[in-house]
Amino acid sequence: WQEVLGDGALVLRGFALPYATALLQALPVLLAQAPLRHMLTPGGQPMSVAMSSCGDYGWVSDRRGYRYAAQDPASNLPWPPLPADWLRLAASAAAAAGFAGFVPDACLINCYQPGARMALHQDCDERDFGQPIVSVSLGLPVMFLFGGMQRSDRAQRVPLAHGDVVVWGGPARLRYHGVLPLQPGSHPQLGAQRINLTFRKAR
Ligand code: MD3
Ligand code: FE
Repeated sequence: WQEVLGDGALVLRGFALPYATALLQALPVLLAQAPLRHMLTPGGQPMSVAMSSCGDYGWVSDRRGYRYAAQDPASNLPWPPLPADWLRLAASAAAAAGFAGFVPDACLINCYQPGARMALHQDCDERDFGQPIVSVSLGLPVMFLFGGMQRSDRAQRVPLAHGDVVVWGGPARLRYHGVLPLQPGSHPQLGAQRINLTFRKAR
């Protein structure tokens, strides 16, 4: 149930299953305060993935670029706080992968409908690349692309299913990655969507 994807990248299959009910219970409350929205790329195109955040910082994209912000630009209010049980899940997954003491200050909530995808990119808006990122997949399965240090490097395809957690740290932290278009389907808890939570230390 532990798979090494590469140096610094560890898949914990089903790690979030015991937390899934609690994770999903908190979601509607968070999303009522900070609704999912299709942010614009700096080029002005709406992203196919709908996003929100919780925690001290949220990830924002618009014509000015990508950044973390302490307020939701849609409301100018702080992002909702990171629920305590979400923090516990992130910390225990990070610890299982060798990153003791992980205390994220941001959680991105990515919502995929069938057809939504994420092009190959690096996560480089955080301050300290020594901190890992923990990702939690919920709902429909998807094919994840795990690339190299350059966009042109050949990417491994990794299926990610409901409850899977991946910890990305050390030399994997700046690897290119993306997600193939979500295939149609229906998940017993989430219906026709996939939700991905990524826990980060932004500042
Ligand atoms: C590999 N999200 O939000 S999670 C993102 O499924 C993002 O929504 C994808 O990429 C999703 O930035 C993938 C897996 C992931 C997250 C961060 C990484 C893989 C990573 C950082 C470095 C390397
Ligand atoms: Fe990413």
